[in-house]
Amino acid sequence: METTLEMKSNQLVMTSSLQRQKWCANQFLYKFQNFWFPLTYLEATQKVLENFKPVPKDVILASFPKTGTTWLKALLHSIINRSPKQDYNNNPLISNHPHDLIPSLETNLYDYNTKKTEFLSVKNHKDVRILATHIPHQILGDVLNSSECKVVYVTRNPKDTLISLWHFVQKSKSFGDDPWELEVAVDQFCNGIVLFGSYYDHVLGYRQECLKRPQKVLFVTYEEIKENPEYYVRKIGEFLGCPFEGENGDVEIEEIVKFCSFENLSNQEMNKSSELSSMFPLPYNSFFRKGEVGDHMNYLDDEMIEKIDGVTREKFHGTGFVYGI
Ligand code: PAP
Repeated sequence: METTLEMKSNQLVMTSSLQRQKWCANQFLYKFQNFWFPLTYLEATQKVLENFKPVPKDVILASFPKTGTTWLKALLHSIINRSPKQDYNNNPLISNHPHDLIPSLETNLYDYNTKKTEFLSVKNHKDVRILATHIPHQILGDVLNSSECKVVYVTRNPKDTLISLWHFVQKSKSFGDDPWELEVAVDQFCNGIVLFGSYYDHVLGYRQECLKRPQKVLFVTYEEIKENPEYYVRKIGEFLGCPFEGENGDVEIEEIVKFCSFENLSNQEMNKSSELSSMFPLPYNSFFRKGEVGDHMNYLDDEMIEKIDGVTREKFHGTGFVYGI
């Protein structure tokens, strides 16, 4: 069924019914341009599409949920705002959760409880704005391409992404109390019916854009950053036009890697707190769990792994992207 959404007196009006699917607990997702959204994020996405105007200096961190957003927020903030005599004891990432420091377009800036509109005031914003989004490129592409802004996309192997999401949903009361059985979660993930899913189409959308416009989109994976964080911090700095130079550059890279490591960030009081984030109705500590590669092996049985790998082969390997198994 053809679905259209339109804004009327600031209210989103659905002019025909959207395809709807139940996913975790008692939550519903709605299909919009082939991707599945919780209604609130769909409404916010529509507002983003209608109102967000990126400027050339903007840096947009794009990701599918649970693929490394929090880590990349910290890394981008540290790379972009570094200074020659950086005092890490006074780093804003000590007193602020990365999600509070770097807002997300659809979950903070354009939702109905927007608290951070000052972030969007380009006129008063001399510094680089770092903004995050989970909106797929297939939907946000025209907006992103309307300016010379840079996009950093992070992804993570599908099985760890699913397990991270599964834990996150269990922990968050905002998804409801009903358990999200892992078997069901695997099926839904494979069928693309998870928030901002399909994961596969999400990843492929940004990857394709990176292949087309490598100066504009940098595509990185959680696993490769884990393996060689120094290399990727340097690479991100170069991509964003703030390269690390000389011996001092090497020292800065080392400091950033250490400061943004899971061990360090997950031990900051703010990030350990079970208080609800000011940006989401979720505890601050729910964004830091284990931070490892391969944790899915502790949860998925052979059949589940084969099921996910089958989709990965078809969706990724079948299109020449050999990743995720
Ligand atoms: P979000 O999309 O909801 O913001 P996101 O930050 O992408 O979530 O993903 C959270 C995952 O990143 C968690 O993975 P896990 O469940 O497998 O543990 C979290 O632990 C991990 N994570 C958070 N910060 C870091 C970090 N500094 N280094 C490595 N992994 C991290």
